[in-house]
Amino acid sequence: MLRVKHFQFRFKTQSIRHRRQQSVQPPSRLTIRFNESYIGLISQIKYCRKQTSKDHLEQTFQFPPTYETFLRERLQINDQGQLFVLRPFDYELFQTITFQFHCLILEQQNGGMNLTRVNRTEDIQLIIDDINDEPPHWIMDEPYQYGTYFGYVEKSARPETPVFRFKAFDPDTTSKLTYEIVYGDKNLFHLSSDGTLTTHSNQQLLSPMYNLTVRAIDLNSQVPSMARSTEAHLLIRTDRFEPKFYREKYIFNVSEYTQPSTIIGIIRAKSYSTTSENLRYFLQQPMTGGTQTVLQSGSMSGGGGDMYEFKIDETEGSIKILKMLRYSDHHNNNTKYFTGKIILFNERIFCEW
Ligand SMILES: [Ca+2]
Ligand SMILES: [Ca+2]
Repeated sequence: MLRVKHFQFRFKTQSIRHRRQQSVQPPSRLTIRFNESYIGLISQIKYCRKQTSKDHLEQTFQFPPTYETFLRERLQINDQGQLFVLRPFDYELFQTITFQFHCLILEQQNGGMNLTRVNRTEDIQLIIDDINDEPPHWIMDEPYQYGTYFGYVEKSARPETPVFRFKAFDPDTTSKLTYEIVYGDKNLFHLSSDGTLTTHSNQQLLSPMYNLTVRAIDLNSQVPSMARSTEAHLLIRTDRFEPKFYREKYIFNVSEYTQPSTIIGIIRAKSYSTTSENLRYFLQQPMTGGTQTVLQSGSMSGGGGDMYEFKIDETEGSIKILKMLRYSDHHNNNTKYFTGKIILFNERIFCEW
């Protein structure tokens, strides 16, 4: 009994002293540093722990709204004041964050009165260290269709003629990238550590096409399964090569309030045998067949009414809307499909999208 009394006395003096401190000192700040993949105990907030069964403990976090869900899923404090990380953080998402922690401890007195033992607000700053845990990913701005990039080189190309430039990005601060040919003829093609693919030897390129599979590798990766990028497939042609659209499919969302003459998007293609200035773009009637019943019947009865709603700039590939669209016209299927055509001016090669 005597011991309990002693404790109560001590708590009381602490509490009074603490209140006095709060009135003169700025809010304290606790800084905790750990790496993004860490899971476990990161700190013990000693003043905020339950000491007897009579303690009533309230621990409140006030997180910045943007990361509230993220932080709630990851941080947990127990009644001993131990602060845990439950799931890995992400250095690539944020490197530091500050939030408020409020601790209230009420101690029930024998007479039924509550004594405030702790009532304290603190800023907690987390500093996240980077772990090299992200895989490299491809960032080539090149035509990409059906999982394949395209390259072109003449059959008679001299050694060390550039064919393609592979380019990957790795968000980790310590990343160090290199590139390797996973599949393909290494006697004919050479891939340098910066991703430049060139012809290799004096051996002539006899085949009309070559396939190459390449991967980017982060030499400093700390997570073995994350060291490599996905495979990039490259189709190299040595004969005439039609122009290619940069994407398999272009999707533009157009509101029904969009004013006529607004540009709703740009289509881009690349020429492999001449400069892209020789490319011309045209819209085509939607392809019939398949599941696009609405369009099919529309084009049968209306005779290509869609063509008058959009116009493509022949040289730039920009698409303008010519009249306001009415959602109700297409309410069963308010998506319009177009196939497109690029023409390589001198050679008249066609390409569809
Ligand atoms: Ca990282
Ligand atoms: Ca990495």
